[in-house]
Amino acid sequence: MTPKQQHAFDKSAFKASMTQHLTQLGRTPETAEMRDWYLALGRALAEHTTSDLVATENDLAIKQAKSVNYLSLEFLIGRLTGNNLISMGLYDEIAAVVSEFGFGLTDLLEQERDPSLGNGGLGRLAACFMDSLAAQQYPAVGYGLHYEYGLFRQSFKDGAQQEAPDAWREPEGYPWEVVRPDLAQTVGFYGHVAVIEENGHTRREWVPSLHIQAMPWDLPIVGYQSNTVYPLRLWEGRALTPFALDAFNDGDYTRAQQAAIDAGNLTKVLYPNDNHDAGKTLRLMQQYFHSAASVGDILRRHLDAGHPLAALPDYETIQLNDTHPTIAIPELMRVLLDEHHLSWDDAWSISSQTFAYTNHTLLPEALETWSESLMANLLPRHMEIIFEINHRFLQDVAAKWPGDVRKQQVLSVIDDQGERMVRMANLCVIGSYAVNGVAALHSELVKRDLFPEFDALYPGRIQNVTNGITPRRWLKFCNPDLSALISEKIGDQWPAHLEQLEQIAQYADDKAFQKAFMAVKKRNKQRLADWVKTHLDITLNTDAIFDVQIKRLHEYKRQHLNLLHVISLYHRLIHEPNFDMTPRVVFFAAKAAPGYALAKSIIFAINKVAETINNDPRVGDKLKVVFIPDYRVSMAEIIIPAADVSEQISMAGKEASGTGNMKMALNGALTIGTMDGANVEIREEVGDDNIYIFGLDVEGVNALREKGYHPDHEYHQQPLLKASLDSLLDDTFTPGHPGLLRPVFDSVMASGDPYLCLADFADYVRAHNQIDSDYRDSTLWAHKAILNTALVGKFSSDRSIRDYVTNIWQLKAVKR
Ligand code: GPQ
Repeated sequence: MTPKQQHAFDKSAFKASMTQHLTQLGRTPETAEMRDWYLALGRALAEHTTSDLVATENDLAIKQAKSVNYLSLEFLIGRLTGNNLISMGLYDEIAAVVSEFGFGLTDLLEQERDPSLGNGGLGRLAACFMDSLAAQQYPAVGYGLHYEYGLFRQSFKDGAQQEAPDAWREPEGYPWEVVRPDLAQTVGFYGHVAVIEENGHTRREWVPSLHIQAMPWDLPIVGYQSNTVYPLRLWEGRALTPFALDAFNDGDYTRAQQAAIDAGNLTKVLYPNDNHDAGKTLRLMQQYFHSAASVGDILRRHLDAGHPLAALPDYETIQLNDTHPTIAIPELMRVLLDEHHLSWDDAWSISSQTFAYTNHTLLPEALETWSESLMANLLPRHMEIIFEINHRFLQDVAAKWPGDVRKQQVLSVIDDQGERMVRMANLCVIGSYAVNGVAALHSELVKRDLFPEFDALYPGRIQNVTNGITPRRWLKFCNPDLSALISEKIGDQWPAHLEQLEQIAQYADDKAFQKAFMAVKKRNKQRLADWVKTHLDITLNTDAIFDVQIKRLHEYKRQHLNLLHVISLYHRLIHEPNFDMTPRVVFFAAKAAPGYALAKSIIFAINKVAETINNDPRVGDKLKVVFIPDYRVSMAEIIIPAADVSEQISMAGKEASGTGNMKMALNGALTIGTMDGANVEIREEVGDDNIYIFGLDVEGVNALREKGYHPDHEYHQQPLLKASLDSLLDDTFTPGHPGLLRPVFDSVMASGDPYLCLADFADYVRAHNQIDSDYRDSTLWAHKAILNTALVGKFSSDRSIRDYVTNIWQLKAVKR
């Protein structure tokens, strides 16, 4: 698995460097433990990536080229060491070094804690995009936050989710990061707006009452087979030293003191919400802190390179990853207006040609709004600028639709029905030169349902860029055996040209290839089964169908529909003497937001059902249910290569894209899914015969709603569904404690089943029955699995990035 190396590798020098780093850890090769060796390895490698990072940063060709700045509150990068070794082309060389020290490289890599600086798909997408930018050498900087604690660690106590802090850098620090004190920024909060008279003119200027230091930490994004290393720049909040106290305005002193205590807390922890806006002040502070530091750094780079301000859109574009960094728009305006004294029109011209916005959801509860009074208090000058943006915008709306008050109301940045709120998505669409959804269906729905008026006002502004995944981490690294098999057939260029996998399709009916392909799958299933045995003490049959649903826990993703299917299988195994089924292991892995009660109830229910089924001797090894705790990138790397079936069962219209669907298909799993998100495009690629589509599509969902949906009708008409649901009420799964699982029952009955689980149940069962019978025909299954791997090249994030580059950012690659 050795791609070409970028630098000649000097083995003895590298060994000396590792020993040196051991010394700095207070160890010798004799006293060092596994963890010390991992740290020494990481630090020794980071010397190389840091020097490449600095060289890339100082490359004049890059300074003269256009860059993308990817602003995201989340970067779910996962472990870096193994992946960087692959990108650097040093995997085999380092494996040899490490073995000379008496260790296995894979064991050493296991020492690394995942940097879990994101919640789910949105954060992981940002990480895949950075990988693809570096691989293809499109100049880029990623800007994020340096959370002291990443996404909470999950464990189960009597089946219920427990959360523990994730101190991912403790106690020795993370070997790959480097602090950049010379690039620190200062960020203001609160205070007031001063009116300044200056030679006959008045101008307005913000006087913050609190200042917090933004300290950048750079992580290296190493380009695959290139010496290009871009920074992922993460800002850490630090209280300024007491000497800065004179900056505090007298009247605000006490409040500023209180806030100063918060300063050290600013980037303490990642908010654990996925697809949900909780509206907490500290979160808005994080968002502004991130935006202000990033905008400050972008302008510094631009001006240091000698470019005029007016040329900003020619050299820098800023991609907003969802609305979380929206406040960067008024921040850039503020800096241009108040610090560089540009006119409104000049400032707006620059700003509105610089920003682009990606929408990742249609869920109303995830669309961010901030209370106007909260924002006016925390960011008084920004609030003024937002009013001015909105005022001018509403004049355009009035010109387009004279006298149409409703249009003004829905398009306004300010929602004035009830407490006045700032709508961040509206501000994004108004302030951006491009807006995109993340899959074809999703982008259509953004235009049709979410922003129809904006689409009419700005034709062409709303576009589609279908998401993707990096083939380096999600095939080459996580599935080395399949990678080797593929390379044997089609050469080793596919990780940078994933469309080449199509050449594998010609072997879909080749008996020897089928055998080899399924043998790889079997070894990957064994690796997962071993993990489960070691960590959960459950014995699995690797001949069973490995049926996998791994993603955040959310009602719209319908883990409870999957659970109902599992219960129905159990019911039939117990009550139908002639029921025969292909053995199956159903895997779940999911974290629930700590404040999301129903999501936690669903986790609890799955665990209780699993306990009962796994210990019922009548079931044998026909059915097992495994909930893998603490789902994270490194766990996904074990589960995905082992999946036979990929569950993508969201209610149609709700999952913007999904990316786990792409990862599992690439690794030879067959999708069971609704016509939602990127499932639609996966089906287009792999063909109807190689995917299991079920359930209502978007039109069907809307029609059902229109007609009136009554889940109790489904309940009374479908005996298997009724029996399955009823078992949630008695003590089948909670012996001696009936009723503990009632919240799940109520969610689809009393609460009206908002995500139509019961409406889709029958067709879901039908699709699973088809899987059950197809899997028995091992030749047929191998054929389908191979075609999935072969035909999903489109979903490389390299292609997504090229779409952004061509249709939105207009960048040129800078080869180094
Ligand atoms: N997504 Cl708004 C998240 O992971 N978190 C969020 O807060 C929002 C969206 C996901 C979305 O649910 C998936 O369908 C997408 O595939 C993913 O973003 C990347 O676009």
